[in-house]
Amino acid sequence: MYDLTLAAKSANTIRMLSAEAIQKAKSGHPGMPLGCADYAFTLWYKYLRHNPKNPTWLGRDRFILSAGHGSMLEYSLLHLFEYGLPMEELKSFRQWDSRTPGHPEFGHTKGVDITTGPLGSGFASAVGMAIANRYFAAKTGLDQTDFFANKIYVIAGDGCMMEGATSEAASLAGHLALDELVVFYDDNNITIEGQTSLAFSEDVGARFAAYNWRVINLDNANDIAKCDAALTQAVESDGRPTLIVGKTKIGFGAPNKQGKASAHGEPLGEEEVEALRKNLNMPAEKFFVAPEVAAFCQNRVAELEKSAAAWESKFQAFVAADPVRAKVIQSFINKTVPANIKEELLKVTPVDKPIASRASGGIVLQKAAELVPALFGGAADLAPSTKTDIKNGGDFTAENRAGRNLHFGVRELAMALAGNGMALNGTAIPYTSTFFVFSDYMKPAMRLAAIQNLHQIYVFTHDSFYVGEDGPTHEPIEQIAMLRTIPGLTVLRPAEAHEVAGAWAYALQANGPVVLLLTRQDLAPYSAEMAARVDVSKGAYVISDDDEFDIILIATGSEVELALKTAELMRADGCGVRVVSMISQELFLKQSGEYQDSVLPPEFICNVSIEAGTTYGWHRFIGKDGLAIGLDHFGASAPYKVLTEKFGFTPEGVLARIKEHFIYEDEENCGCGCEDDENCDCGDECGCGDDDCNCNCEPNKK
Ligand SMILES: Cc1ncc(C[n+]2csc(CCOP(=O)(O)OP(=O)(O)O)c2C)c(N)n1
Ligand SMILES: [Mg+2]
Repeated sequence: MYDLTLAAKSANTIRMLSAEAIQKAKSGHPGMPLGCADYAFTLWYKYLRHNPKNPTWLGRDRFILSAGHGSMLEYSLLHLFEYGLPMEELKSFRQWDSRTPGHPEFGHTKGVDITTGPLGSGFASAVGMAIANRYFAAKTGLDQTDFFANKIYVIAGDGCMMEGATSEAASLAGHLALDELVVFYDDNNITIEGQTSLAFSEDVGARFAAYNWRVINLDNANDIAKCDAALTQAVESDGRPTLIVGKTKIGFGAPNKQGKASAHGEPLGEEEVEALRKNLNMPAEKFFVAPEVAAFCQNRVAELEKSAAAWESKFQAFVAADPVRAKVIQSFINKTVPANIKEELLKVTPVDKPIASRASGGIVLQKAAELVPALFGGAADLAPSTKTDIKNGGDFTAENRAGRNLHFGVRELAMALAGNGMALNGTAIPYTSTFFVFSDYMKPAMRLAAIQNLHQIYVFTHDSFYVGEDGPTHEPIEQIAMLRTIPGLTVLRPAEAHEVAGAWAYALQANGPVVLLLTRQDLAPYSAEMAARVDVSKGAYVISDDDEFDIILIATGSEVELALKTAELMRADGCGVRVVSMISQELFLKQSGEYQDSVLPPEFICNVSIEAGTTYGWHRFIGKDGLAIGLDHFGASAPYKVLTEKFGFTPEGVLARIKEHFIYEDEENCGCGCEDDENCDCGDECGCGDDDCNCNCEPNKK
């Protein structure tokens, strides 16, 4: 029985707690919690399947506050529903080390299912949660039961509705008929700058109806009985995702601020907090939960706990009755990856002839899919090029939830945000894929994946100007540096097939987001002897070495082959060369100083980096006197072989740059780059610039 009087009092308690916490913090967004308290309390009390005593219970519904600025709404709910968020935490809203940061943070506050803040991101990630949930249920046969008949509840505001991420994701969700999605649109006509009519005039309901959503109009979502009625309707699926368009007043209850933009993002002010209190007829005591409200919520928590326990024992019995199915279920829940995954992947890796890393990656993926049931994903309409389809995996569609290949359509941002939701669902290692240059469209989502440390894999192919004829818009330059600046993201650019297998193995076993950068063009495989040196986990290792070396060539991906060929030219000139494959800067930087020094001796000066992208960031590895060979301008449209010549990405071109950089362009100079003239038979000055060199040359590097 939903006691409307107690529910109203509870909603008003949320209003007071939110207003007081924001006032105390002297910062925050009171308008949204005040406007949405009636709906949100009704949802949490009566409809949300959850267990506050076990916030990560897999069988729970999910709650996504896409309008993340309204975080005090969620914290108030977590407090009332006994998620272990004490009043002290509400009092330290937005303060250092509190469990109540400005926007909800997954992994930081118990009961928060996802980090939100960038508007639209929560909405789009909800779509991924729904996908992963359905996929898991279908693959395990649990779709024949109600164990995982979960709902994904979202609260989104005008801002979310304006964002492109939401449009992309809503279009996809409607197409896929993801009927477990129930989105409440806080239709309050206000954003920061004022009335939404300033910038937003479409009929959102009509738009969603066109996307194949069911639209429920709730003409007053500040009426609890009406919220209840709308939710009763919403939880009965009609085969489509549901949008409740709920009319609310921003700042509801604050007599001088409700309905105004001034309620959005600043404390109400002491006077207005008191006016709110009076208006709502709430007690004078601050941060106060009336005993009857506390008891009301406590009783509900006890009920929820009981039904979760019943679920648990029923589920355990169900699983125990079928050990084969139990194993499959476990492989999803534990996201099982065999310990010998690298060896298994290497078995199928084509290493006998040159092959593009996107192609070897596609072959490796087939084996990975066979061994890792939790792995599933897709591309933004480029799978034939990125080679990311799982053969015989079937397509995930409205009719087939067991399909392993997701077709995100040309919606990169929604794809990446959905990937976050898929990872957050807890039963998937998702991968998403497109051309590397379009990672620009995914960056905000990748940042959120990194903030939440979500295990997922991005497969970006066509990873440099070697794309060729498509021209500068399709040739990534700065994207690699952009990704490397995201804390917690691991970027792997394998040089050839063995490294591709190693990179996939690493990505599957990682505990955070990983990017695989793969080529369109063929890459020669390492010899067996070189392949034995591959060690992706170290980030960089010596792939080719001389006992004495005058120069170190550090390359990534396709440029390792170029470095090896350049090294041969230099060796023919009598130079000793070390070649390092730096598959991942991040992983290399995680190694011990000793290891790093063993690969790149710290006092060494003649370091060269070679990477077909921006040189930004490379001086960290080559030193200020090193030579960074890359592309600090946009590419061009031409066959890639022409571009390699024009851009100097040939062994001769690289060697010329090296000579120019380390050795005076002086005719009297031999230009051999040797370290010691004893072995230099040209009788000329060497270009080593080494103080210990006894050849009497001037240190002559530029
Ligand atoms: C991607 C993104 N852009 C901008 C913002 C800054 N921002 C926070 S809230 C907000 C307005 C949101 O309006 P609405 O969703 O209607 O919330 P309400 O004012 O009704 O609480 C903006 C622009 C943001 N959080 N995310
Ligand atoms: Mg609004």
